[in-house]
Amino acid sequence: VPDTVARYHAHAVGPNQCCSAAIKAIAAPVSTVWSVVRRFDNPQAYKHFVKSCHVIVGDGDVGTLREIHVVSGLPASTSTERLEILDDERHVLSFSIVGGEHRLANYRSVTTLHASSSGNGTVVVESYVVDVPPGNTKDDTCVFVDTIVRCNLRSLTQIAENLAGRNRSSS
Ligand code: A8S
Repeated sequence: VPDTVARYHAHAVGPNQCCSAAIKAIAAPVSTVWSVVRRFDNPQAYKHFVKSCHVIVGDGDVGTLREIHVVSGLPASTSTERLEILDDERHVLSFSIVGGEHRLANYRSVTTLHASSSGNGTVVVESYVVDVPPGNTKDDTCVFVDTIVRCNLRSLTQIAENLAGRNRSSS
């Protein structure tokens, strides 16, 4: 297990919280995947549930606050999110949810990118911890959040592989 996985994905989990992780292999270089993931000001580039995003304060570095509006049909309308870690060397991004109209109190996630051992690919690890909302179980909560995270990783894969394909054919 790479150092960064042990170090960044070990969450302190309270009694009324749940925690899970998703992992996805992408056929694109780490630099390409990172160029999409690192843009805290532009989550809608790959998060399809995000309708719009504006930065409230900050320049894209740690401490930057963004407000996102989500598409209709979800038990949520807005989320205010703070960038906690942006490490361009280790390829680590973490944000926490600090406000908004939704049910995911105290959400915090960490995304790390790793060069795959087989060739020119990337392995993405995304973990999170969140409070279990009143009236829900840990399992419900994990199923709900895992679904969103997996959707995001699937569209990240499409976009990064597309970008990588274009780069290959232009060089
Ligand atoms: C992310 C991860 C999550 C986003 C959740 C889990 C959210 O944006 C959506 C629906 C909700 O009910 C909560 O990386 C919230 O964005 C799509 C508005 C926070």
